[in-house]
This record gives sequence, C-alpha cells and structure tokens, in this order.
Amino acid sequence: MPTAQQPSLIVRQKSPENIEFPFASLSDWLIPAELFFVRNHFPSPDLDARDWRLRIDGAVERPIELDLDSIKAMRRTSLTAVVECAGNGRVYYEPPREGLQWQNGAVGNAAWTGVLLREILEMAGVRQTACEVLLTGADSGVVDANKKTASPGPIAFARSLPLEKAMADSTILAYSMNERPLTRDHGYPLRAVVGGWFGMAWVKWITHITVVERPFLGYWQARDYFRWERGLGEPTLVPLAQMEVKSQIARPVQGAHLVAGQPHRIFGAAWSGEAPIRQVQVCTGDGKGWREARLLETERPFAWRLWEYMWTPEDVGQYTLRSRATDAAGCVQPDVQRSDCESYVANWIIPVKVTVVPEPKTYEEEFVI
Ligand SMILES: Nc1nc2c(c(=O)[nH]1)N[C@H]1C(S)=C(S)[C@@H](COP(=O)(O)O)O[C@H]1N2
Ligand SMILES: [Mo]
Repeated sequence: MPTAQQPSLIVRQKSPENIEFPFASLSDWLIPAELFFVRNHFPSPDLDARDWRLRIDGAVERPIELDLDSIKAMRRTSLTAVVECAGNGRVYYEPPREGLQWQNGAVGNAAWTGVLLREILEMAGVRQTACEVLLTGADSGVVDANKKTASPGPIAFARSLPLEKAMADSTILAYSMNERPLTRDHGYPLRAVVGGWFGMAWVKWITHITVVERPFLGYWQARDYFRWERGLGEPTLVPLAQMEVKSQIARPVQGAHLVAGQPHRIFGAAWSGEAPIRQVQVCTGDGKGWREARLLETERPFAWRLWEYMWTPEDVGQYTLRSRATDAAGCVQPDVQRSDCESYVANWIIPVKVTVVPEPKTYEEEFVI
C-alpha cells in the first residue's frame, strides 16, 4: 500500500531554479516559505537592502525614490492570499504543451505584509493621463535567443497592472511572508502581491514602478502569459489576469489503495480570482453523483479554502474521484480541457484514480476453521 508522501520539494528546473510544492503533502492553510513553490524566469538576484531602492516615475507629479526603511515606516497592510502560477497543471494538457511540466504544486497560500501600492503611488501623485502601472524586477536575461523568432535582446521581468487594480486594497508591495522577512526566492526585499491574480503579476525583487499612459506590450505581457479572446471580429490577445475557479485533490493520491468499509478523507484546496469559493463538491464514481464537501477554515477574500469529504467505499473496485469548485460569482470549474489559453489556466477537473481493496481479515476470520 502506498505510504503518505514526504514533503520534499520537486525540482522542475535547476537553472533558473523552478521548484514545485508537493501538493500531496498539503496539510495547513498557510504554506511555509521553505515549501512554497518557486517560479523564476531568470537567476534570482541577490539584493542587499542597504543599497536597494524603489524608484517611482513615469506619469506622476513627483518622481520619488524610497529605501526599505521608509517603506517599512509606512502604514502596514496584511493580506492572506493564494498565488497560482498560470502554468500550474500544464502537465495535464493533451497533447503535451511546451513549458515547465507543473503538476498541482505551482500554487500556495501565505500571509503577506507590506504597504498598499496605492499609498506609494499617491506619494508620487498619479497624473490624470495614467492608464497602467508597470512593475519591474531586478532580474534580467535574454529570452528567445535560440528561437527563430526575433529576440528582444536582454530584458527584465516586467508586468503591468491596470490602474484600477494597482489602486485596489488587494494589491500590496510586501516585505514579509508568513510574519518573516521575504526570502530571496520569493522576492527579497520587496514583491507585489496581487490578490486574485495569477502569479506572473506578482513581480518579485521590484526596483522600479513606472506609471504608463498606454497599455504596456512588453514580452511578459504580450509575448507570454496571454490568451486569445474571441469577441466581435477577429480574436485578440488579452494578457492573463485573474485566476479561475479551481479545486485540487491533495489526497488520496493517484493510484492509492483504499480499504473498503473504512472511512477515508478526500482532502484538497480550492480558489478562484476576485470571488471567494462558495462550494466544493465531490464525486467518487460509485453512482451517487456529486456530494457536498465541507469547507474548512473561515472564508477570507483572496485566500484559498481547504475542504474535505469523508468517504466510506462499500465495494471493492476501481473508482475515479473528482472535485468541483464553484465561486461566489457563479463560475463552475469546467470538466474538459480548455482551448483558449495555450498552455495556461489548466483549471478543469483532474480525476484521481484509486483502487478499493477488501478489508483485511481479522485473526479469527483467517485462522478459525
Ligand atoms: N521579478 C520576477 N518576478 C516574478 C517572476 C520572475 O521570474 N521574476 N515570476 C513570476 C511568476 S510567473 C510567478 S508564478 C510568481 C511565483 O512567485 P514565487 O516564486 O514566490 O512562488 O512570481 C512572479 N514574479
Ligand atoms: Mo507563473
């Protein structure tokens, strides 16, 4: 019988470092920094807070530069929020898609503390003509160097937010994660926390904020992390933004053996974009349809929700477990692979196949006769 998996990290790429949280080991609402997934496009910069500065310029009244102490002296804001990499679950695409083959662990929930991006922008004074806020990290490199397409040359990691989201209470610049200073992997000394949005918006190692007057079309905005949207006329390119409703089963794991006649805990997490999770349902493939899972912890906007369902299988055999989340906006987790997001936003239901085996015989049953 398979034993519970040890919480050891899964290395998806060595250089730059890309590390997956072993989702099967999920137990707590908050994921500690040491187990939290890491998604890097370039080698992580080793910044020294003593000479680190944050510059705010562009369409502002007064360009400013702040050091870490003056940011820490500002009003503190905390937000417990889940961040999912838009590539999480890519391995489930059929046929396979290019890119890091994340399973379920490019997602995590943590308590972030810092300052509201809005309050920093207000210090500089945003001009009427502002349209987006561009966040740039200290990491950089060359992309597409070996592809046949044109390479933009060396670039930094940079993403923009629409002004409205940049000014929202759910967007903070964090210097602390789970009550500790940010670690280098997670963006020390300062990173963006963009509640409800996929990870690419959560720029790490921020050094530069530029208020721009027209939509930013840089590499990570328009050449990567986008989707096709079909409205009136031809499809257009839309940068990825909000996460989409999703639940994942942590345990039992694929291929687990469960004993008939005994209660088993089906356990996982669920999250969405701006809307909180309203319901998680479970189907165990025993003909009884979808049943309500129990939502654990209290509801917190932008955090994930753990859930469980106790199942006592009656008969031996093969079963397919499924979980399905619904958010407060009425969005329901789909059950078929989507076709509009290239290799991203894999939020459809992933079945977990298990085998129910007979109850072991008691000593008496085995040896009486
Ligand atoms: N500067 C910078 N910020 C970045 C990235 C990056 O490569 N460089 N990766 C982004 C992506 S795609 C994700 S999913 C999140 C992951 O955050 P984590 O590594 O703290 O889990 O960081 C985002 N911020
Ligand atoms: Mo990501």
